[in-house]
Amino acid sequence: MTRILIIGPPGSGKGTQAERISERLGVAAISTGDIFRANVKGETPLCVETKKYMDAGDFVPDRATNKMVRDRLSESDVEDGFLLDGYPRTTAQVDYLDEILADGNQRLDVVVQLTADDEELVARLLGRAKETGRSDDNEAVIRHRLDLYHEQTEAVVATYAVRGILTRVDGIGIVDEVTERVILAGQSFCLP
Ligand code: B4P
Repeated sequence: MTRILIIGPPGSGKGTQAERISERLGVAAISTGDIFRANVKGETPLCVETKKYMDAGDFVPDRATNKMVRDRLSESDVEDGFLLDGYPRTTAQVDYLDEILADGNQRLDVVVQLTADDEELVARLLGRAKETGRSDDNEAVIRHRLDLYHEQTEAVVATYAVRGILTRVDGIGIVDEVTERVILAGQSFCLP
């Protein structure tokens, strides 16, 4: 049974590594960004509102995000573990996740922080923009997302460091190498 979080600035490889690591560990990967992108295709006021936040590079408000995560974590495929990618990003989300886990008598095994410097991240995301045309991958919005990471999500990282379940992994290098680093780092926290 494995419960793992992957945290990192935009472009650090969270989504890329989440897919590989979850496959290796045999647990479901849950990306709040992917769920939002799938959900905002509709025309309802909620979809339009959520898309506005994402296109601006702002966080979707905690209330909507938290409810979505609670619903997803109540599904049967995560009973034996999960990998959360991109959640929590605010200290209020940390508190909420603590509540969800406490309600299920569960705890996190490890939190992996992927690191890379801001200029590398901007270059990666501008590269992705050319391939996928994601609406939040333009330079001004990328820099705003990075600012939010530094202002709000670094406090989340610090919280897990104090709890002694944080491991930092260098996200620079070829994707396979980063995957091996994450697996190795996780093993010192009893991951298989
Ligand atoms: P996300 O989908 O999480 O977007 P992201 O932070 O850019 O991460 P992503 O997973 O796409 O990118 P990755 O680091 O894998 O969130 C999007 C939006 O959703 C947020 O801005 C927000 O509005 C909303 N949202 C999501 N979660 C939320 C929450 N909890 N609370 C509130 N709002 C929330 O990087 C991928 C790129 O890097 C790819 O191009 C990849 O090819 C490249 N890459 C990866 N590894 C590499 C390597 N080793 N070398 C070179 N390139 C690499």
